Amino acid sequence: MVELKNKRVLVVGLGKSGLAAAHFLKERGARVTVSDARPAMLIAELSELLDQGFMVEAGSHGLLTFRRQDLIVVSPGVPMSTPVLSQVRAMGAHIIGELELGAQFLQGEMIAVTGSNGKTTTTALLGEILKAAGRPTLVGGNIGLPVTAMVADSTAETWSAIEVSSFQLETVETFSPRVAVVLNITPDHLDRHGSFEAYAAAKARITEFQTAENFLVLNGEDKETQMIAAKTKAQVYWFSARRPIKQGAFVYGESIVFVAREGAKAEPVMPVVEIPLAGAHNVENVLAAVCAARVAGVPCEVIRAAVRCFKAVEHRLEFVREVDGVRYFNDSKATNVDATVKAIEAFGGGIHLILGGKDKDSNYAVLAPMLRERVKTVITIGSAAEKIARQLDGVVKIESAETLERAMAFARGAAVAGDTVLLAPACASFDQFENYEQRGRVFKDLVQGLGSGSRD
Ligand code: UMA
Repeated sequence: MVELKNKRVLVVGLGKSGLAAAHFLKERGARVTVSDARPAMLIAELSELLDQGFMVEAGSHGLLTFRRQDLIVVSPGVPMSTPVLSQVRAMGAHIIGELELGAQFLQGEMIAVTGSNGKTTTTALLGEILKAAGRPTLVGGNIGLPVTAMVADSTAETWSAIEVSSFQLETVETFSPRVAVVLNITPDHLDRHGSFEAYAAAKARITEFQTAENFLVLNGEDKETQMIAAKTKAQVYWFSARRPIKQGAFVYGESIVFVAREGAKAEPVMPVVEIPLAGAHNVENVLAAVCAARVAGVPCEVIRAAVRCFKAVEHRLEFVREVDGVRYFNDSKATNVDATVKAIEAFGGGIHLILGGKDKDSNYAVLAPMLRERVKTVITIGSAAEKIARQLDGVVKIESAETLERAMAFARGAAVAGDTVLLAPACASFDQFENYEQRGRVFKDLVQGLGSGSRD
């Protein structure tokens, strides 16, 4: 565990993670400086931080500030390639991420979930399963609650379900969850990681420090996650929605079953029809959660009861409302192309798809076959609109709306009874919104404001 008392510690980035880390460090006796690239006038917490005795650097990250530290704690949104971090790293600075810091102090057991898509749903579901099993449970990480903010509530009996992103995994040095889950690895965040290989390598770090006492749950149908099996010391379990596997959870006939070890009898868990979530990808998320919960010792009947009661996470294929026979779905969390593919797959056809936002070096052309088959119109918003229109030219009718408000007005006019209006934008939200949650809320407000029968 890293020594904090009287140490000079710098926290980089003052979002949720940075603020939580700064307070956590101060409570443990560190001399904390915080540095944020935003100008002082945009940091709402500035005067409060100064009053509380933090040293604050705003507007830029200065080499002098970074050189003076015993430890540097970075927020997930701050890339390690940031020039000042590269410089001090080359000088031997000790740099860790907020996840690594929190996990070193978190008591009890951790189940960590990563993947390009489905990690929020799977983490939330695991939280519900652990609670149903009567275990003191915490849920956090990339899902919204920084791990340093979870520490105070943890005890030796706590089980924490933690969503971890590639950004957070980039800066781990001991992180070793009791159970690690990798749901899938498909292109995302290429603008940050530089290449798909670098992104996949960051995801694989979830198991880098696991030991033979730990468990690693992998997707038997996803090539990239399969490669991680060769790199781990942990006991590997698999899940598959398509075929029986030797050790793990899979769909057999109409049911989900679990096999505890090769040659053991399959334990029935639950019928697939009892899963209360739309989309084939959610069967995979449930399989992963079943597998992780079983290796963590939760009985099958408890898992079944918790899955049956589970409600879709906000902004993940969330049904908003039906107006004049048109159903509106909010999948604002579909921030990459693969997530959008999965969202489209959940519907037969008649889709009016709202696409766009901030591009992440994505390839939208891969959507073409699916758009031809199921989508009536693509309505574009945000700064990626032009690239999307170029890559999908001639595939499907494309309407340029620029804003979500105009996209909704267009969708309202175009959709007929039986159609679906789907916000699954395949892009980040930061060009027009604070985050994907705000984008989803704006969409839902617009849907709630639609009057029945009036097509304006
Ligand atoms: N900043 C700098 N210098 C930089 C870059 C950013 O100072 O070079 C500052 C910004 O000015 C801002 C702060 O850093 O003040 C933002 O930090 P952050 O981007 O790490 O955001 P947090 O609010 O700390 O939220 C982070 C996660 N955000 C990202 O990874 C981008 C949240 O995940 C997470 O819920 C939260 O920590 C708690 O753990 C969000 C996310 O978009 C949901 N995650 C990505 C995803 O899911 O695809 C990975």
